[in-house]
Amino acid sequence: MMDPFIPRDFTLGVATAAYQIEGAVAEGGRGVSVWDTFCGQPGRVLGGDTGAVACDHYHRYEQDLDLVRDLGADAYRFSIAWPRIQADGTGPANPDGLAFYDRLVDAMLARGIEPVATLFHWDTPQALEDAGGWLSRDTAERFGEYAALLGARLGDRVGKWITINEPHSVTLAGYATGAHAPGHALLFDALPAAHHQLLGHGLAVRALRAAGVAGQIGITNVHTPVVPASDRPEDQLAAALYDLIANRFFEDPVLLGRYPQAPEPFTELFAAFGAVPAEDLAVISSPLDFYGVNYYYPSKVGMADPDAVTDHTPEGDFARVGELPFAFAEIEGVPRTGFGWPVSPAGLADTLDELSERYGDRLPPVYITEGGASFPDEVAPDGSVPDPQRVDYLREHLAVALRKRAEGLDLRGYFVWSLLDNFEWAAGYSQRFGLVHVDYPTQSRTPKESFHWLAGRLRERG
Ligand code: GBH
Repeated sequence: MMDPFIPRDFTLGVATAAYQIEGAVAEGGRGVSVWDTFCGQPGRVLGGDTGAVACDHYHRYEQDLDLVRDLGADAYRFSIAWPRIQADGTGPANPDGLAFYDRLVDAMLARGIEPVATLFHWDTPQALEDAGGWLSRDTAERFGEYAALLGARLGDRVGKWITINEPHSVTLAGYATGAHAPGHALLFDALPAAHHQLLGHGLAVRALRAAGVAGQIGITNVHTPVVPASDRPEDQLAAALYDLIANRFFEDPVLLGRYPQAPEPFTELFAAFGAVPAEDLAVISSPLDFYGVNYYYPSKVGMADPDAVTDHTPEGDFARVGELPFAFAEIEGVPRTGFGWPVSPAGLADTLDELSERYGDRLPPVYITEGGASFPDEVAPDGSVPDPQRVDYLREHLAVALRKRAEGLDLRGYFVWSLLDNFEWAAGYSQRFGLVHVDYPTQSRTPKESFHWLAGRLRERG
């Protein structure tokens, strides 16, 4: 397959998140987040790994931004650690926390890189979690206030604002299954965490607009196209329910201003969402300048046999899925990543088609705010890091993105997850997603072959 030509007006960026790279968890007046707590509990994170040091990016950000510049990327998507700005999630801003992100943004601008700031990438202040976390409506209000602090300080320089990264993952993994912080296994009782994050998103949009920020404002949802495991009606039903939970529950309120209707016999589980006040829905569907899509893999879903639950997911850490009515089937005949996730550029095409079909002219311009893959990359004796599978992944997914754009979707960019190998949540440091290899004991960075390949694509734009 030929290398895709990336047009000049298509934003090619790289993405990271605060807890996954920064380290320095006790510096600069930073408070404790749910991920610090979670990592301290035995058995939560593979190998007992934590983000306490991670890539030490808090101290090495100048060097890391040099890498973004050397790559030739247009934009750098980073996230702001809420507990650096408000240690307990309330009250006035911590000056040291604001100063760090101020320096970070200026360091991007000095290198000609557009700053794309995510306000929340999962690191809720522990004090807010102790008061109910995202199960509490107050957290949404606090999030709006936090957004206002950032809008006031960085609003003149940030190019794009992303309110919340993947409210789906926080709801499902954080509150329903417990695979992620804060580690609750509430199953369907986790759904209020979704509503409060969406409300927090809308309040943040309004706070940023009120602050008069110069940049564009959006949200990032993770999308997985769902295919039924078979034609059996029960598998079709399970697939429809999973599509609702994984996709539409987080898309419809933002883009259409209403929650989706669940298929029978699951309507009852979602009944409360049919009765959400209109004012909440108006806040949640506040107009956006762009819509962010994270795409990793499609899902093949059937109805779990209650007597023989296999507990299989692409991620493999969804151990308590047995209590949910899903069984995940293998997608056959495609390569797999280090996580075992299927590599499916066709799934990206399906996701983008589905977005156009479902939301039509309600859909703002789209950015793919994450895409990427983990592989067990190693530094070779000659100092190179061969990662041909990641080159293939990026070539194929970029080709799909550019094809959908040529076919008429207003798709404006693609952000590679990730700039650096980093702390991969419950999988600790076992999964390497970077364009740049990180040797954690020495913190030395080595650009992988995929980095050099992408740099070549960006150079040929002229
Ligand atoms: C992204 O999640 C994250 O934004 C990023 O921080 C992360 O490093 C990257 O992917 C790689 O994992 O309990 O069913 O919700 C996107 C992929 C989708 C994987 C949701 C975990 C949770 C399983 N995630 N999934 S579920």
